[in-house]
Amino acid sequence: MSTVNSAEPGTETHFGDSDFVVVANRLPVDRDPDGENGGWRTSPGGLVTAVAPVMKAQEGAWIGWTGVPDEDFAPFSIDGMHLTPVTLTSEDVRRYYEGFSNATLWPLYHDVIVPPEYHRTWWDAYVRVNERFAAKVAETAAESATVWIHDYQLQLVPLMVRRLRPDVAIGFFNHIPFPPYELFAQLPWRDEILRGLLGADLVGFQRSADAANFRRAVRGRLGFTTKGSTVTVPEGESLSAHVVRAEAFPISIDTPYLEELAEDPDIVERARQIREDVGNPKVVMLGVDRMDYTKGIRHRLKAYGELLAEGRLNVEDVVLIQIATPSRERLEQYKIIRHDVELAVGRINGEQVDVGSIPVRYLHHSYPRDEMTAFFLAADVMLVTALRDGMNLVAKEYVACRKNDDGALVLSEFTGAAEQLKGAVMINPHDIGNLKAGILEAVEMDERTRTRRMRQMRKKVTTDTVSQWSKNFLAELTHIKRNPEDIVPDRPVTQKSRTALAPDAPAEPSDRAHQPEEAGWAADISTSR
Ligand code: ADQ
Repeated sequence: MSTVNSAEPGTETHFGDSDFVVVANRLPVDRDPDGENGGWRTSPGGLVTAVAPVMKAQEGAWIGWTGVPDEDFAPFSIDGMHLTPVTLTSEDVRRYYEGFSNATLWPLYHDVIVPPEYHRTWWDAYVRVNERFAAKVAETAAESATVWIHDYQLQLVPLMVRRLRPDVAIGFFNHIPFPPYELFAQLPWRDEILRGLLGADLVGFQRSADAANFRRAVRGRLGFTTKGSTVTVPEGESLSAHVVRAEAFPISIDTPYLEELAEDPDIVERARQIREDVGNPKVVMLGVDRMDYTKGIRHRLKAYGELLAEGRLNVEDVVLIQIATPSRERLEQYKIIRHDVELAVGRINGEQVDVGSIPVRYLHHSYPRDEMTAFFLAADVMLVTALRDGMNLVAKEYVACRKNDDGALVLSEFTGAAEQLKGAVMINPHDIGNLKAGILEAVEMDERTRTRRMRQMRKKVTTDTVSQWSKNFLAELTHIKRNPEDIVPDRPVTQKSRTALAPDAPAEPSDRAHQPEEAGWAADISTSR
């Protein structure tokens, strides 16, 4: 570790060794005391795929929690990645993770589908844990390193890192939606969250609407000027003035890998076997979700149950396989959703007179990627009915696996994926009549239409892969840090550079600078807690 003088006289900054630092709540590993890799097993996900090449090329480090509370672990390496654990106590898990992250922010950012809870002790824990992550970043990052912070659990880290290490380039990506101001304004700590995010040089969102919600909140609450996707943060709070870019970078999937799996003869055979196991019906429908109230599983089951009861779907012709991964099981709202889903499944299956008919096959498990691919291959119709979802990777994964351009996707318009998968049958899951019509349309769609629509969607996921996503994000972050003069608000963002960086982002209105009605509207907002 080298030591050099920092910008502030009389203080020293200690630099670490890593030129590229990923920061996420969880490390990409699970505890596996009996396993070979020193007690850890990698948990491959989209993010690992996206950043692994950069990690390997640049001596990268990943900072996050191991998933094991109350234990300190030294940094370790696995599969060529350097992992730096952050310790969380059981109380941190309860207050920062289950509390503030998943019972305050998660419901607030997902259209308050369930009521968010606001507790000052949870907020205090959130600040404390974010500080711990920021301190780890400060000691791990090499001089002028690139730091990429992920998701809603760590929204204060960008500002904390900027204060500790003004030399590094800071990117933040929000995987979940950013709520409309009218909802965000409920949060007692809304200004702190906005300031925390504005510590980054680049703040990425799934949809341009999320980025616009964020910039509107910044204008309204903090009174900072925005122009296009650029926010100007004035001097203050021990920070020098700087500009921040806030825009959409829709995440994607590892399409080449999924396509390879979809052609594997063993997996193709497994898909055939799955169809056989459910009785070789004419139509296999599939739902794959974390067991979460945002995913619209209840709405899906209601629509499906009504279609069967009305005889518009025939129980002999159709089976729905509903896979629901266990998730956040200690939280009350997650106990409720599981209970409701299981009740609905039982009711639909119980209403059948024929002992051989099981219209819903419900699987409350996690599966390896091979098996998930076999499910995607086995399904004629995929149901994605989220009430609100940042992106929804499952929709894209289904499309990537349909190498024969067959299969139909029913997709909620409230997912980020709906902006890209235009060939899907779009539905509003709150409108059960519309959802039922969408399911029937997908089931009855003629082959030519299916092929045309699937081909269009497959083209999209083939071009927009997760590695392209991370390249785009990191290229823009590097560009901003090296050429800040390029994003000064007076200089309009050229269409050419936007297209190169985020092909689907619709052009912003050219001037969104601090609109007068929003200033007035901000002045009306009480700042009391
Ligand atoms: P999630 O809310 O978890 O992600 P999603 O985007 O659908 O939702 O990703 C789920 C992932 O888990 C998919 O890769 C899926 O295949 C996998 N999975 C689901 N059930 C499984 C099971 N039973 N076994 C094995 N794997 C399973 C959050 C946001 C999303 C955003 C992503 C990425 O909520 O909106 O798209 O991050 O940014």
